[in-house]
Amino acid sequence: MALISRREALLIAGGLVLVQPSLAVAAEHSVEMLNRHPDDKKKRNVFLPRILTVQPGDTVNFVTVDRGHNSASIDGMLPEGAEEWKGKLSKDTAVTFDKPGYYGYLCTPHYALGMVGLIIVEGDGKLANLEAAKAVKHRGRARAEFEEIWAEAEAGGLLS
Ligand SMILES: [Cu+2]
Repeated sequence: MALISRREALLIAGGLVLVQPSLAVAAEHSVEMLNRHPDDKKKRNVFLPRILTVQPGDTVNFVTVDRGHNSASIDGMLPEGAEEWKGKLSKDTAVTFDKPGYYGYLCTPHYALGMVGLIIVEGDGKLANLEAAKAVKHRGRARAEFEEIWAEAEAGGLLS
């Protein structure tokens, strides 16, 4: 490994920022796909965290900690013009979010068991799909889970 001075390192970093300003600020986040919640063993099949706020251009990695899960966008719970995604079972899936708004997603085999989550992308126009996303009807335990998620998001000031 080549040794470089602190000044050289700063010059290199500065150059990267100038060349790729969007890459320099984009962050990576992880959402774990788990068989059990680490703090509540009675809660099975969970995304952790189940609510995540990111900035436009950020990437979320859905990480296969336990096998048998995936991450897939839910019809009607995407901002207009946003791309759907559907990860393969037991495969890590990276999704980059560009459009502000509310993104509901599920695990295909465990949706009706309540394995769902919400990504909130900050920025202008974020609220445009809020009412539509909240109005989506869900099956089985996903219904109660989303009620909790929306209430928690509201309490956290994430719906304004
Ligand atoms: Cu699952």
